[in-house]
Amino acid sequence: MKLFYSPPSPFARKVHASVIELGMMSEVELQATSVQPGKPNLDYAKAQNPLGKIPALETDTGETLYDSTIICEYLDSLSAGTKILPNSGIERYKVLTHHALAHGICEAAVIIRYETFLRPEAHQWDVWITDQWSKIDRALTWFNANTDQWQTTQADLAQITLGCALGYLDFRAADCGWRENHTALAEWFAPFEQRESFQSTLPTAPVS
Ligand SMILES: N[C@@H](CCC(=O)N[C@@H](CS)C(=O)NCC(=O)O)C(=O)O
Repeated sequence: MKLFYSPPSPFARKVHASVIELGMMSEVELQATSVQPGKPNLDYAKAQNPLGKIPALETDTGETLYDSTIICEYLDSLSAGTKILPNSGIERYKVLTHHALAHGICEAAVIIRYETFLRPEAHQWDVWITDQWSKIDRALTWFNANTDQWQTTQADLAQITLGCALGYLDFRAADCGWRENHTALAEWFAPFEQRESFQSTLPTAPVS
């Protein structure tokens, strides 16, 4: 299988970390791919994902899967041993819902990045940026009140995605102060981010 990714992307990291947690790294080749709003990678869009977004996963039978959540569900379905999602029932949908909340933090943080880094300053919309930060803060507040229910021996997709969201905040907004405002979450993340799946997927600058 081939994973199309970009080193700073929290969505790509979510898949990469899931591959490692599932013990499937020997089956996945990494393909760094340049994507940036305003500079469409048309070769990639034509061959892999018409939306031009990463991550995408090319399977061994030649299909391309996206987006990150679908890829993670697929990889989990292939794994006979370790799982990152419960198989069925309300437990599965609880993990998927918590994952969706963490995924929403990634979405809001990426929107802020695009708005503040890519959009010309004269066209930036402060209200929109503030609204995205409010979403992030409310989601972090929820996790801060609920991380105590998580065991940390085996990471699930919600925990992996939350880790990617927090890692992305550290990477792009290191002075946002999330640890000071959400101390229980910071206590949960400190050992969690030491996992091999996180230490070997730290965000870095994109390929050009
Ligand atoms: N819902 C998608 C989001 C993927 C996404 O937005 N990726 C960003 C990189 S962090 C991207 O490809 N941006 C390029 C673009 O929007 O053209 C997923 O979960 O995979």
